[in-house]
Amino acid sequence: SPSDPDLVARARAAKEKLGDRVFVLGHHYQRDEVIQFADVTGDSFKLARQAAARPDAEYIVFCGVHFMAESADILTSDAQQVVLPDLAAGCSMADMATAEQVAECWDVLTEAGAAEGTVPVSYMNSSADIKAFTGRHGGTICTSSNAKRALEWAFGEGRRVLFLPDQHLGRNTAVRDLGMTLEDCVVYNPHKPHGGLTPRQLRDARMILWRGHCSVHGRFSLDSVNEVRERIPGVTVLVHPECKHEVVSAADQVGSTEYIIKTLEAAPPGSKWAVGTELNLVKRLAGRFAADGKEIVFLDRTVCFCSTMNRIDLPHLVWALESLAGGTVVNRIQVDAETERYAKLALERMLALP
Ligand code: CIZ
Ligand code: SF4
Repeated sequence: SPSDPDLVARARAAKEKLGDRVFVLGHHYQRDEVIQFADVTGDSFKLARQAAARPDAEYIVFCGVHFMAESADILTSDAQQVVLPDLAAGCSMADMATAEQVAECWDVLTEAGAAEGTVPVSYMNSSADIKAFTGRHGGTICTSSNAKRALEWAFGEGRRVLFLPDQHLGRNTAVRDLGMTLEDCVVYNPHKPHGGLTPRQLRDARMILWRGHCSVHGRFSLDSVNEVRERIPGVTVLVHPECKHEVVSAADQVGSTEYIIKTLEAAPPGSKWAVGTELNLVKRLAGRFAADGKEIVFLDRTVCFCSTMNRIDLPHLVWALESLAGGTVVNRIQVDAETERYAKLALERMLALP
């Protein structure tokens, strides 16, 4: 539905009726038809903080995925209700680490004599349950912007890190930013007994990476980097650290979503870029900077949109806004008090990072 004019008018009317009572957050990976109604755009962490900065807004309509709406609920007051326009908008990476699997992993570590001295560090892209596990065991949350600082902090607290749930961000940060080797990192596979690791391996490891990945960023390949360099002479390859280690190693620049946007904003006219991150964002940036003569292409034409991000479309947004305007709260995302308490502890440790 490329911005059906009737739906655009309905979304506008419902939003106007709600006025300051509603605050619409739009993640950078959202569709254009949705992003046009966002009061603020950003990555998941920036959006959660923006929501907390608008305590007067009764309703936070989160155009993004489930774990992001949970984080917004955790960081806002209880009076604010967070709404996710389509409950099917999950995140395959976050789903790769369930509360049961992570509890079992901790038992395996304990039996191996490796739990002591292990500090969990969990990526923002995880469920509230995993954030709470992290808080309970003395760990911190990180984003792709502060992963280095989070790991440095964790290695000051213990001698081993359990990194959840994105193995690529964990490995890339350990190797690129902390000077560790690939051999220092072992991968815990929740689908194998004991994670597929021996007690000895667990005790000797410095970085235990959870076997999770992003189904979008994990698909960029080394071939796509080589191909784009052939196709576009002088191109600068810019990728997100959720990409595989071999892709990140072959790229010219690596950084978070906000870093990618700032880098392209500051790029000189005439420069050429191949960008490895979510397609909605790359397309939008390509369009925005075309007039300045910056050529921005998508790194790999075989990689697609994030399908769950794309679940939030204009019809779902209209439905959510019209329901709220009519006095009915739909698709509320509410984290229970106990989970919220420990998840918040882990988030606060992140906020206190040096
Ligand atoms: O890959 C994602 O979903 C990212 C980078 C989310 C975010 O905003 O942190
Ligand atoms: Fe999850 Fe990847 Fe989609 Fe982000 S882009 S929401 S990490 S599947």
